[in-house]
Amino acid sequence: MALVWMYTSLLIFHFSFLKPSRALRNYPENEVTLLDSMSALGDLGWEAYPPEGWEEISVMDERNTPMRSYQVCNVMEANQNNWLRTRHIARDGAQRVYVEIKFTLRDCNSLPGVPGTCKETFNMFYYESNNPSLWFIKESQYVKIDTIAADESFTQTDVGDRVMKLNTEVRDIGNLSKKGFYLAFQDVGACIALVSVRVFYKRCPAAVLNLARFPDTVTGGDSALVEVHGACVDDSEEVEAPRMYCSADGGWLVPIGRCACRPGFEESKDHCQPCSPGTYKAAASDEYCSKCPPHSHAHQETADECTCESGFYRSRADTPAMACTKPPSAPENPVYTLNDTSVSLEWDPPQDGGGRGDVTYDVRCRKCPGDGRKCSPCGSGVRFLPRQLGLTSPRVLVSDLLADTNYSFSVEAVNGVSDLSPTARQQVTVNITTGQTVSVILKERKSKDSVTLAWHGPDRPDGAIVEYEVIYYEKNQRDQNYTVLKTKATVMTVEGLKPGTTYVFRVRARTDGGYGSYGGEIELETSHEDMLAIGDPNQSTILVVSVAGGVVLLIFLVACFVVSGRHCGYIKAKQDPDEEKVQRGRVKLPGSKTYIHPHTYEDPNQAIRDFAKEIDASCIRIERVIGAGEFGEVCSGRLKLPSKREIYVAIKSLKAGYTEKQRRDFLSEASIMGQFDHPNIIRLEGVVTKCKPVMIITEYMENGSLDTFLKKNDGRFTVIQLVGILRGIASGMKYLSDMSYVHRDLAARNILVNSNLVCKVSDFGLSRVLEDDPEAAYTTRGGKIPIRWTAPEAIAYRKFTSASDVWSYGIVMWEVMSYGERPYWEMSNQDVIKAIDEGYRLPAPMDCPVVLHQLMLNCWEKGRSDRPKFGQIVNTLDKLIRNPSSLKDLANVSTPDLSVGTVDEWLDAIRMGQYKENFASAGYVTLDAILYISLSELSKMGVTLVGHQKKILSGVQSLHAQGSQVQV
Ligand code: ACK
Repeated sequence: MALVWMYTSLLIFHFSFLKPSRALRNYPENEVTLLDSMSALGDLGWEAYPPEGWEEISVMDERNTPMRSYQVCNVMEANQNNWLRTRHIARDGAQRVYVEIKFTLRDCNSLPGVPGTCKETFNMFYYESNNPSLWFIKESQYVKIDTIAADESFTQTDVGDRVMKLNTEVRDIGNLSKKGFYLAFQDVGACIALVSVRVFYKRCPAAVLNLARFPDTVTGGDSALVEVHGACVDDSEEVEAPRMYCSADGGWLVPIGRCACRPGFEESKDHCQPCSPGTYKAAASDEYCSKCPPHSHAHQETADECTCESGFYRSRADTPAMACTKPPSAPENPVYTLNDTSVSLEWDPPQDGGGRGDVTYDVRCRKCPGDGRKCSPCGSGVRFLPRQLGLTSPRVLVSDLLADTNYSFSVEAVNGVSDLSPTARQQVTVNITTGQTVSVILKERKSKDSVTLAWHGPDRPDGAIVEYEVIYYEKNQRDQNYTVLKTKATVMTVEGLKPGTTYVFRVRARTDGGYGSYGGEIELETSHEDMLAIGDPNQSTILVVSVAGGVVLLIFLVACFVVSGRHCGYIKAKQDPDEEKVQRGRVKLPGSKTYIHPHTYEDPNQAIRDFAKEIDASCIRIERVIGAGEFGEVCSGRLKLPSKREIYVAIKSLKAGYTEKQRRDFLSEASIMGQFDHPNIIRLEGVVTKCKPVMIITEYMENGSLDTFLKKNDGRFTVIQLVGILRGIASGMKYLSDMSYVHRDLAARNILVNSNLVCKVSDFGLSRVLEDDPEAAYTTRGGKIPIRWTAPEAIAYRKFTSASDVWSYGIVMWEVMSYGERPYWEMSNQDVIKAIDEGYRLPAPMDCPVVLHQLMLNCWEKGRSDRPKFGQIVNTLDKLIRNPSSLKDLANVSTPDLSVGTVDEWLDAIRMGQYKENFASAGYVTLDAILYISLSELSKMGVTLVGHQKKILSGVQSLHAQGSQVQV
């Protein structure tokens, strides 16, 4: 017994030595304590039996407060079975509880003289019950939780020092369902001090996440997660139902869904706060309140939209984030061009678009009798192209107007808020008098092949008369062949007519404002014999076909001749510099407008004055350098001429330090270009010669030169688009050849492309073929010629004609169809000359329709008279465009060299050598490997251009076609 006491005292000693502190017990936030023996102030009230087993003792903590604990140490006697049972512990809704015990345990070896029955473990049990005051529970009713062993027992050391170790063990009890439970500790012969028992359960503490509030949640009984639905915090709304899972160890997992602060509120930590004045938030979103957009305000808190300032509006389609805007100011600088009874109106956009980008234009038309009566709406007979209201571009074509009538057109600029403003729309008005007819007063058979006409102009011309246009054609032949003559005089002798043939003539005036209406048709038959001079009353006929003409007298005719200072017999269209002739038919009649070589002028400056408009340098704004020309830089910029729209232009300048000859040569391009007026010829806007640098201003072509453009867009166009490109170039060349102008350097590099894919022939400098063209090479005869583009007769003996331009055109066709491939590839100039002489011609480019290659071959006929004329080329291309199925037949794919043995050689042969590495790294190293390559594989290996994919796949096809011949 004395020994037992001694051991027990040792336990107590060590227990007090440990000084467990109640005050220091801070439990984790997610644990709820159901029982803590250390915090009990009085008796714990636990049952111990038999009475000589577990013993309750009191020790003092660091504050000298008694603390309860139990100990047992009946190690000297065998067959121990000592039970200690707690009071009923209410489970408080928890399904799983944890029991944390702290204890010390003596090592049996450290107790001298104890028998072998000494134990070093004890058992822990529980019993679930709804009854909180059971006084007895049978041992067999308990459920065992575990056998508890010490991690550390304590041992007396040699020096008499005792090392004390406090063990802590935690066990859990799951799936509790009754009101509570009892815990029990069974000792079977160990020396134990049970220092503390704490029973707790875990919960997920209340939390706010994604603006959703989640309540305190007790963890699940087994290890399953507990799904919890959150509630949105004040002033927030559910974006997606918020949910989270409470895990068994008291942590929140897997947040799903969220709430967002409602309009007018923004998130601040875990709540929503009102938007401050001057800010707003329009939607329930994660965003913060934003400053009010321009021209709007929010005086109060919680604004979900800012109110527009007075005079500013928000259209229904505008979001609250957009600035408030106002209606636009009026359109500006209206200009118009009259053509008979059509008028083309253009204007500048309003200075102030009201802060919006959706400005459109409405055009109102009124007819004004001009006799003091009020103007009235034009009615539905007038046509507007593209439309009358809601025009997106600042231009409209108005047609089907009445001749010789006053019209007033008002153009209003409208934007998305125009309808919201109570003020009247701002507008600009143009008054126009439509074309007046010309009265033809004399028609006279002059000779068997000429006729003289005289007329007087409109009574009230719309601006100064610039010239008259006479159109004539053989009766009933108008569709095939008609001729237009222009003159500044009011009398004209038309020559070169067929004897004994009836012609129809019509005359109209052109004023500053545009073309007037044609007068009525005049029919006149040429005689079979030469006539005598004018004045023979038997030969002359006086006829008034005007609707507007007044009384017409023969005297007028005479006066007219006197004023014009011309004798009738002297009037020959081809000799009068004021007259020009544009032929639109097959027969080239005398008097056609021909190109005048600037060198035929004694004073080259006169040529410039005659053909190019002088522009004030202040109207030009140079923006950036786009290239280098022979004489200096080429820049792009803008040109704003008074009462004209601002346009983009290209500006070629003459570099400083030039000689007089260089200046002449530089400006010669403008004197040539200025003579042309065709949609497929680059248009000259004017020149700057009065100040330095001297400049040539042309229209701006957004896509630069055709060769580079094609290379950049390899494979991107349809065949019809390519034919459209070719048609444009051929049409421009037809115009030049009709004017007897020979280009000499027609090549894709000298064609410019605008943003609408319209191609225009350019590069008209006099010295350009000699100096400017990097392709030009010296021939044996000393001339510098772009060999690959030039016809053999031009290379051999400088025979440059429109037929040699046709040869070059064939090469341009080949360049276009092969997307900018170099003609004859890397063959030397000498080899090209030799090959052409021996009859070799370029093969059809990949995927080129047979008809187009045939047309190329026709252009490359050795005999120049066997080549088609540009007019025929245009007709052929027009037919192809009208009948696209004729383009379906593709010429044979340019066959790769049959002797290819490797993939690299094959890629070179189909001119796709740039993809060698792609093929090699994708594992295509033998020809048989590529025989079944697919489009998607090509894309995967980085061949993404459609044109290149096509080339490669047709190359594969030709490999198939060669079949057995290919060494695989
Ligand atoms: O191929 P590009 O971009 O097109 O580079 C050359 C460069 O200037 C030197 O001639 C470009 N260029 C020439 N005239 C014009 C023009 N009217 N519009 C746009 N680019 C032009 C040409």
